[in-house]
Amino acid sequence: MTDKKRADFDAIDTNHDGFITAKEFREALQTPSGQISEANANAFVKLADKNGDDKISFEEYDAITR
Ligand SMILES: [Ca+2]
Ligand SMILES: [Ca+2]
Repeated sequence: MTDKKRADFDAIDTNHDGFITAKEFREALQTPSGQISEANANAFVKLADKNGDDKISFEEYDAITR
């Protein structure tokens, strides 16, 4: 676990409740050329979400990005 990763997580977790939702993930990855699709955001959350609450905790984020 690194401070950099924590900072990345906090940057995506825009309401700072300690969890990343598909909506926050989508908004965080917006680019000038558009944003990732809702389906892709949902797929990422599904992939990272280990306990089935449809949100990504820092532990889950850490596990999928290491
Ligand atoms: Ca959040
Ligand atoms: Ca979860």
